[in-house]
Amino acid sequence: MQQMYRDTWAEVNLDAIGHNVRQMIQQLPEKTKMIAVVKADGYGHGAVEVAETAIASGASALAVAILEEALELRNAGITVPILVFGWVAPVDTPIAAEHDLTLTFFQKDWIRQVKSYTFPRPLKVQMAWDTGMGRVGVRTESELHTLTEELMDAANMRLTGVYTHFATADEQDLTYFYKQKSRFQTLWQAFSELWNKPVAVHTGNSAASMRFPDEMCHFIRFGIAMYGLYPSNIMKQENVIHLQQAFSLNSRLIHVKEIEAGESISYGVTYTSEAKEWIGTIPIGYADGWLRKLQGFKVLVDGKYMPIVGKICMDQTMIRLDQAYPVGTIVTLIGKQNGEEIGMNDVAGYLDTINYEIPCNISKRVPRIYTGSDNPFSN
Ligand code: PMH
Repeated sequence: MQQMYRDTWAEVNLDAIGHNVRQMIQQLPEKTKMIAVVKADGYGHGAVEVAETAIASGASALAVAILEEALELRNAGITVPILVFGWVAPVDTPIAAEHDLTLTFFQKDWIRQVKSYTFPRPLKVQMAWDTGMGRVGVRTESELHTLTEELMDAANMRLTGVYTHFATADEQDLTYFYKQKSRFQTLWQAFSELWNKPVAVHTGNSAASMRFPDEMCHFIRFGIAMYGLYPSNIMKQENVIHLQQAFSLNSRLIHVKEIEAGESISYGVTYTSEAKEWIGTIPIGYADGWLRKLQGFKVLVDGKYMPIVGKICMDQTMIRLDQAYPVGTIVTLIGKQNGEEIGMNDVAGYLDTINYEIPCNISKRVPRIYTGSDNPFSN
């Protein structure tokens, strides 16, 4: 690990990741395997560490969004199948083939261009079907015919799977989810009339996998729940699997002072004390992903909630303390202290966003420290 000179760090509990993966696998039928989704640096938790832990806990494959992320995993010595969800330029396919990565395609032109390359071994590819997400993928039966036919004489590629992605699997109302399922069935029918070699089929994200574990075909693509976060509040209430949040965020007081009544704090003087107050400063700010909109939110000191006062600066944040605390006192921004907790959902709720966004936004400047006996890096 890099030398840490500033006392602000995220702790990632790999035992929690292992627990969440095992909990999910227990719900799945034997034939259904897990693809651990570690894109965006493992949703901000650290892709390599999460991937190693997920594999050690039973995941069979990995998925990422971009080629760079897949190469990072291969360079770390990870050998399981890795699926890239995003579009990779045909010119970059040789590097994918060289590293035995699996690419996603959904355009006839893409296949035509990639056909002209010579790879040391066939490039593994999977076809994305857009059944209603509206992002990427084949939408109609005629498009599906065209692409499948184009692929048939591509000796340098091997189709290993077809997949789709649900837009509303985490919602209370599942009408649209069922519509997507039915579109998938229609496409599958058309596809299976043309293609007689075996392919893997996968459709489920965390939400679909937790709700319908028996309908998940060959793989689930397990993302947010692996990190111990529920895909939505309604799913948290359903609580079909008890998840453990892996990520916490901590800092330490670097300055503590008492101010008189009527004194102001930070840019724009948006906060003025009403009485004598103790004010603490912590070395974390919006450049760390601790966003300015978090003004007025809370942190934990000594197991008690303390408010964030004044504008959050680029590198520092001020909090109002209930008494004097020594410099060096731990401040928890996300996580638990003495039985009290600031959950990822609390931060997301305050910011009017989803929990996914929070760890992804904690910047690279904040070192990730790995804990837990599941930690493959601990010995
Ligand atoms: N499969 C695909 C294709 C995805 O894009 C994602 C997450 C997952 C599986 C995992 O979903 P989960 O984290 O809900 O389990 N993708 C995104 C996204 O693009 N924005 O938020 C989550």
